[in-house]
Amino acid sequence: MVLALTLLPAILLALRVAAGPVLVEDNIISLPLSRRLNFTSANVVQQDLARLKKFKIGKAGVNEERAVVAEPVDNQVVSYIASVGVGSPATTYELIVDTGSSNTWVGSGTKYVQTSTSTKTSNTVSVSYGSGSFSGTEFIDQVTLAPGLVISKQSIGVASRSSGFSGTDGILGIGPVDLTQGTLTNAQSTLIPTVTDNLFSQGTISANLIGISFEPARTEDDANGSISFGGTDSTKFTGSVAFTPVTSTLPAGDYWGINQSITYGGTTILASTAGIVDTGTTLIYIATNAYTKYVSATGAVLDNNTGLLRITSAQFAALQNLNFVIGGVTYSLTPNAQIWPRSLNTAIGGSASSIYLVVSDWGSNSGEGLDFINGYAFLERFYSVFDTTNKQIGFATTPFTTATTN
Ligand SMILES: *[C@@H]1O[C@H](CO)[C@@H](O)[C@H](O)[C@H]1NC(C)=O
Ligand SMILES: *[C@@H]1O[C@H](CO)[C@@H](O)[C@H](O)[C@H]1NC(C)=O
Ligand SMILES: *[C@@H]1O[C@H](CO)[C@@H](O)[C@H](O)[C@H]1NC(C)=O
Ligand SMILES: CC(=O)N[C@H]1CO[C@H](CO)[C@@H](O)[C@@H]1O
Repeated sequence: MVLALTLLPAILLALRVAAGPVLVEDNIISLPLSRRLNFTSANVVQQDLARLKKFKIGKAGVNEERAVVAEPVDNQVVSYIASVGVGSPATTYELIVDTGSSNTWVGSGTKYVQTSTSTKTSNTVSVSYGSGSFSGTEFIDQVTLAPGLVISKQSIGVASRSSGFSGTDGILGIGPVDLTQGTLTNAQSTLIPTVTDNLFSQGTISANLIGISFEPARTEDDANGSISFGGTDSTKFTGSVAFTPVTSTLPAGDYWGINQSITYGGTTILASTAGIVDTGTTLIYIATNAYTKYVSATGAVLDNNTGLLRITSAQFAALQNLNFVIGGVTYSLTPNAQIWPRSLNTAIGGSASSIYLVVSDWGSNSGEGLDFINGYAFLERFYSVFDTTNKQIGFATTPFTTATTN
């Protein structure tokens, strides 16, 4: 069914798309991710910024404000949900897949059910995400991501209190393990291995990496996302994956951070600097000095109703590629890839006939150690790979890189 405007209730559209079958290819197991759209709060930029403001704190934030490690993807306009089993027999939880935090926990919606595989630890756990938080008890339990992708002893949080996670059961945290530091009340210095770390250390997968595929929104029925553990899913990208090291610049390097420069047409608008790749951010945010150049090059104006940049049809016709140069490789967002899907204009408070851009203002000039976020608007055009063992991030083109779906 086409996601037609007329189907969107004025106030809320919350879509939960049933997960399809698990794909096994070359011993790489891919899980489908369900896309959830929530337009309750019309301003997509404000929803993103609530998450982004905490990123700049980085891991250093642990020292000042215990366990403030990242913003989760709660209540974002676009979020991706994986169905994860815990216990034996397993209870299924719908977890937000978050590359920007690393604790996995359940219990905000569906309550935790203890089974023969559950062991309660003496540790309490607490993570504050800014707009949301949870606290509870750390358990060791069996976690089933898919048949053949079972972790026998995974340390997970079980929430006794949580806020900001309505409609979901918790988080599958797949950021770097260091982000778990300081989250256990009785063991401040202890790191909690992520699900990917444990799959690797228990020999279930042969490489400590994940590959993520998103597609531009087309129809309501699309699962339109998938995550593979232990390898890349070659059915989801074209050509080969090019890798770049995780940046040494902090705080970006505490997350899945990279060095990147940006050009618009032939003009450099952002000199090489550090920022992050994040599945939980809807748009693309760039440092104010770069944003200002992009605005004047495109002729865009800030639209008060949506918080997005808006261009005319003539400006759209003249739009040039926005190029992200990462590790010597150029990833180009075509004009169509730079605009918000027009079928979803009214859902975010815009007008059906307007053209809005997906690039927004990060809010400060470059040079702060975290100067851009390549969010979902970028990741729906490029396959992404997060390689823990080699501390590198990879990208590849997909059949949708130059699609004109927007
Ligand atoms: C959508 O987001 C709003 C906050 O922006 C939240 O209050 C609401 O519960 C969310 N709805 C669902 C179904 O998650
Ligand atoms: C990233 O940029 C910083 C600052 O220019 C530089 O020190 C570093 O070597 C670059 N590369 C990596 C992988 O961090
Ligand atoms: C948009 O908001 C700004 C600041 O609130 C205001 O100055 C401007 O007049 C508004 N523009 C329109 C077209 O409403
Ligand atoms: C990445 C991904 O899973 N894409 C899916 C989007 O939905 C269509 C239709 O269900 C599938 O064919 C794609 O594989």
